Amino acid sequence: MKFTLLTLFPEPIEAYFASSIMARAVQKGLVDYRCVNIRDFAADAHRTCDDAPYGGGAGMVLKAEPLAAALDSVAADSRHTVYPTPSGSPLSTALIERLCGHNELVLICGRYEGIDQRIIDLYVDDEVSIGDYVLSSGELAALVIVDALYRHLDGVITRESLEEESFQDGLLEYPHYTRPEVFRCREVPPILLSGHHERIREWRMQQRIEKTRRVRPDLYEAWQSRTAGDEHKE
Ligand code: 6GU
Repeated sequence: MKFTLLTLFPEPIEAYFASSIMARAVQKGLVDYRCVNIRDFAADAHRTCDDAPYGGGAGMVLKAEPLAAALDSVAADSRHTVYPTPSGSPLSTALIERLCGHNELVLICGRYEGIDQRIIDLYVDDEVSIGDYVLSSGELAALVIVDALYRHLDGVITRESLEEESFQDGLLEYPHYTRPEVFRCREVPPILLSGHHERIREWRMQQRIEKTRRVRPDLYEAWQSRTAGDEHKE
């Protein structure tokens, strides 16, 4: 999968793609990426990319011309263009899986108050929000989306890791422990040392249900009604 990121600040993006599991995915050829600096497409001597909003109001708006020129410079055919914005559809497992179906994603990293609406109308396929709060850096939001996506690609992490995760079946994850057995007087739950795989599986499921009920009653309710529906079907 290829990610092309349009940005005014390539440094945090380059650092992210050069780190940890992502760096390995790039090295293995599972992920390809490119940063396009929007400022390189500004036409005037000052390389201006922002301007005051028509109609007045706070902040600055990313101008249409440099963004359009930057977008026109990236290959046209297979691209699917995503604009990360707090005004977008919420990122979810379903949306992640849909976006994973594209070979190439172009992500527009906004700054200031946002980008000129005509760019959204002319170029953007999906406006995506990562949550109900506002970030000043569109780069961070775009990287959150990239990170949530690429780990679903074959060969990045094990299928088992993906399947056991929070949200795959609507419940949060069970707690994890590793050595030592006792840390600051706190013991690892004895069941995990018992070797009874079936009982461990049941304990973990119980932990997931309890945690979800406590911290995400909304997810718990949805899971309960789905589970009740499944029983009804059988
Ligand atoms: Cl996608 N971008 C920015 N800048 N802030 C956000 C967001 C995105 N989603 C939530 N807040």
